[in-house]
Amino acid sequence: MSNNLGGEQHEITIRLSNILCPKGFEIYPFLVGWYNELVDEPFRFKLPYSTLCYTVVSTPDMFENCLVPFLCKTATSGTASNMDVLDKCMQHCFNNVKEAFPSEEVEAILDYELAATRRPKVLVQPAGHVSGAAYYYTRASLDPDPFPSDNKIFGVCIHPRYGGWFALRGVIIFQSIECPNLPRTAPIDCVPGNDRKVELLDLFNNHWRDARYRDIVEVDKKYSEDQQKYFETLPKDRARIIQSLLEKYLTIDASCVN
Ligand code: B12
Repeated sequence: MSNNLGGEQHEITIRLSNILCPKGFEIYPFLVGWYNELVDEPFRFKLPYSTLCYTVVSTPDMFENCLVPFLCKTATSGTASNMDVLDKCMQHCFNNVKEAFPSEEVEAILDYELAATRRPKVLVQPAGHVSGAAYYYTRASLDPDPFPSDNKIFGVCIHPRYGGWFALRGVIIFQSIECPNLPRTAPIDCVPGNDRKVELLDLFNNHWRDARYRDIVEVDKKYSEDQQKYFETLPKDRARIIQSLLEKYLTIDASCVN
């Protein structure tokens, strides 16, 4: 177990950024202990408090910078399978990260992975909150809370630059690296005032299909039209959209197959 004063963590952050940022991801470091303090026992990581982790967030650029090239590549190499292509693409990116650190014990957990108990292996919203990536708004953020007490109200993270136009893709854990001095960055509470927070939770829980919750703050960038169409379509009906993306990108940019 290495217990470092920040140099190693800094180097890891740079290497991770070099792999993931050009593909439209952002990374935010945090400690296992910060996460474990906020989630219930079954979700905790059985690792020391100061173990180094990163939250991985996809920005609106991920679609054109990562998924489309992946679609082009898998279409031409004929490796398409039944697994959802986005999940497959995310798995590919997280595997690239693991391969880039062959001498470290790296565990990469994607948002859709389930434990043997059928629970999610990681709760990415609390991870996003404690790493400072995106504030996690829940009923506990409200005072007063106008929702009936027996209603289940799901919480939602809001990114200060992309509002709800982003996703929390997973976490990367460096199991053998402890960083007790990692500086903690608080998430930005970008939805000010109780009324706006109530509106946000109402939009996310009762109107999420119309995506208005995503625009609760002014954003720098949203999903492109192609990307919105892609995500609005059920995975089983995406073949046609994938086909038209391939026609568009393989004809205008043959280099994306490399
Ligand atoms: C299961 C699941 C669902 C289920 C149930 C929802 C739920 N929240 O339980 C269903 C199918 C309904 C669902 C639907 C949707 N989902 Co969903 N879902 C998940 C998933 C896989 C797990 C969530 C979960 O089980 N939570 C379990 C409960 C117990 O956790 P919890 O309420 O947060 O409470 C724990 C901790 O947070 C802590 N805690 C409690 N309060 C607080 C407060 C703070 C500040 C902190 C730090 C901690 C904390 O204590 C609790 C116990 O451990 C996550 C991805 C993931 N792996 O996390 C995506 C996720 C939450 N879904 C997401 C989305 C976008 C959606 C949909 C809009 C559909 C979509 N994919 O487009 C809809 C919208 C919800 C709705 N209106 O129905 C996004 C949310 C993004 C964001 N900006 O926050 C996530 C994070 C996926 C992602 N990759 O980005 N979802």
